[in-house]
Amino acid sequence: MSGSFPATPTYLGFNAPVRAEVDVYDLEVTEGAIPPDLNGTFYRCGPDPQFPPKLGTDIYLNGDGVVSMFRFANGHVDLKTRYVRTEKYQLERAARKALFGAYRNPFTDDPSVIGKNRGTANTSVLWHGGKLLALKEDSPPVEIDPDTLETIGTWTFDGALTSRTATAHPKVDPVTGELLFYGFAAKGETTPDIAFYAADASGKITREVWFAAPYASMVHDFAVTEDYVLFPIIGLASDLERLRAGGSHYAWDATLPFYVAIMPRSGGAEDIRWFTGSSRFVSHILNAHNDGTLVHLDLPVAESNMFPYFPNTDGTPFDRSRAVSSLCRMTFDMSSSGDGFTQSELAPIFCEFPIVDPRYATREHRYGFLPYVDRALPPPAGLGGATGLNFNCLARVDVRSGALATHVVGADATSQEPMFIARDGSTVEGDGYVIAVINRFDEQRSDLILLDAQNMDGTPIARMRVPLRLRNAFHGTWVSRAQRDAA
Ligand code: V55
Ligand code: FE
Repeated sequence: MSGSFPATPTYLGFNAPVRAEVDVYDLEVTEGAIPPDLNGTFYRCGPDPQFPPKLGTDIYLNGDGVVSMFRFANGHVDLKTRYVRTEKYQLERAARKALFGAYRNPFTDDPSVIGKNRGTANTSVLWHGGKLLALKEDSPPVEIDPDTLETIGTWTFDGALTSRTATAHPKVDPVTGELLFYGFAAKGETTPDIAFYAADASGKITREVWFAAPYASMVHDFAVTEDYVLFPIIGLASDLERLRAGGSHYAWDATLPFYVAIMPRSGGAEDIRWFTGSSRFVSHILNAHNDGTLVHLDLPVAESNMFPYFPNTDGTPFDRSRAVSSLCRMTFDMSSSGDGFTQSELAPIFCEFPIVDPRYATREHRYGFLPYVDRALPPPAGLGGATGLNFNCLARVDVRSGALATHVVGADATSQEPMFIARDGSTVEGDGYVIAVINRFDEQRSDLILLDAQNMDGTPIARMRVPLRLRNAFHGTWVSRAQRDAA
């Protein structure tokens, strides 16, 4: 390789590119024991740049996608990681250097790759309709072999995907098995168009609704309830002129109002209600549900942009003190005629990456499972995570009372996004396990921990030693053996 990775936090210490594909057979269990009935696979996806950035520097979000899997059976777990063979990955591998430039800025690419797929498949993994898909919100899904992690190719739902993009945060309705998802910037970079899709349990697209947001911005996640779909619109706006000038795809414009579009699940664009309020930042959604025409949306909310690497349009520097979230509930009344809504705090914790027991997704939930930052604890000596947040705690939060059951992940450690695993045979919300990759700065390697979801502050059920460093991933999924066999 000619050149090397720049000495910036994105590429140093725990964030140093791993660039390897590994198989570790039978991880060492250093604490507790793996329950013999735990049978399935924890898949996750995150960025790991194959080559140093073309422009000398880059943001964490633009690394090449690596899918990893922890496969559990008979009290043992094996690890496998593989790069997703995107078109970008293959073109750059052949050239032995980066050809694509800045995050979501095709104007910075090498002329030899104009018009090629810029997708990195680096954000999440979905299991639906018997397919495992690696997702990135700027491009169509990429199908992956669920056993070998070999890349099968771009998946456009048999050509039915008319949007140029597909979100990394699709939702599966646990009652109907339907997949609900959307693409934003659906007509091309910086377009305000959103295309919403529903697919049946087999993955066949059955419905498509196009509409336009009031302005073009990052629509990273959305929410689904039994009767509605919700699209939050935040002021992390995109701008074609800035892209042409080689600038950042997104910039935070605090003058732009916050909106939430709510559409009946069976409705069309003409049925959308737009609710609005003053500027605020939201990204990942815990869950949403509706009680008749009252729609409740639970999610971390911050005053200002939480991505340090996207600039403010007013020229002010990133201000962490205004980028501290807490877990909130927004409530929208679909029977009202106004465009306002209420917001209350569920728990005053600096959190992100919340997840719900997937059997309660789209329906009323009581618990959220999430990493949070306890700022009263000394910060880890090692380098912070991908989002710049040092999640030193993992918790179950009871949204009815705000009560927390917390596992402190270690003095010099942080947690990645957890995943919930339902106990086989149980239907009780929150009965199962919470699994997470832990960044061990003290040993410059990772652990995998398994917690009792109903006893998060107890001793971990099992701790598994990962004898190497896994970079911060974004999102994942659990596929039980039973779900896999049913496909
Ligand atoms: C996020 C992650 C992305 C992205 C946009 O919130 C937002 C996370 C890993 O890629 O492109
Ligand atoms: Fe995300």
